[in-house]
Amino acid sequence: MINLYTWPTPNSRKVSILLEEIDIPYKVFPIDITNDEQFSKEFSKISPSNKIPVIVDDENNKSIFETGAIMLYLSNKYNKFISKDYYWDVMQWYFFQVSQVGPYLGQAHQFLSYHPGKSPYAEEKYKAYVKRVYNTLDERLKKYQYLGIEYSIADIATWPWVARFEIHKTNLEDYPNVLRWYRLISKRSAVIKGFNAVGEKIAIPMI
Ligand SMILES: N[C@@H](CCC(=O)N[C@@H](CS)C(=O)NCC(=O)O)C(=O)O
Repeated sequence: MINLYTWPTPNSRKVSILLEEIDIPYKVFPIDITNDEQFSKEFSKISPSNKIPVIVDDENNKSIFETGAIMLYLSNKYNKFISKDYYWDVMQWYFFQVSQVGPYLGQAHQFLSYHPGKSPYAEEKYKAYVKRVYNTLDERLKKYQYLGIEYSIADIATWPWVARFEIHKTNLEDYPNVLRWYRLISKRSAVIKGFNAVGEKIAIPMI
């Protein structure tokens, strides 16, 4: 059994969607980050940087933090969603998510939606980064159905961030290939289930 310490955020949804896609049982432990539960002494033992999500694998008692590592752990353990034929395509787009899509869109949320007017410089900077990320995704998805050619952890990691398009002030219609890909993945039953693995159930944002 996999234990998932989580809260309804894009990073956490990456992991719950992957668990649903792999189709293994998992237990959810909510860590309310709006109430600073990530800073508890107990949780610090498995999350040295006090961030969610974290998994603990009952089979070997291993705990893993950082979604980049968690998703690689699960996809390697179950040998799913890493593609044999397109392994390096998957890895490049997976690491693009980990190093660019998540961090840039995450900062865009802070400056464009949660704290607007605090820093015109940061707003301009992250608006430009959002466009750059979307242009990059759109070009890739013009050529291929999925980021890693086959459906993989690259798509599963990226999709929950794109699902926050309203918060990073993006009109998906400006990126028709991303929109096609977003709608396609939104229909998957594992995605629908994994999206609401914890917290109040909400509808997947659609356009
Ligand atoms: N690089 C980390 C980022 C995790 C992260 O940013 N988690 C956020 C929620 S999406 C969090 O725990 N925020 C609470 C905090 O930073 O105190 C990962 O990919 O796991």
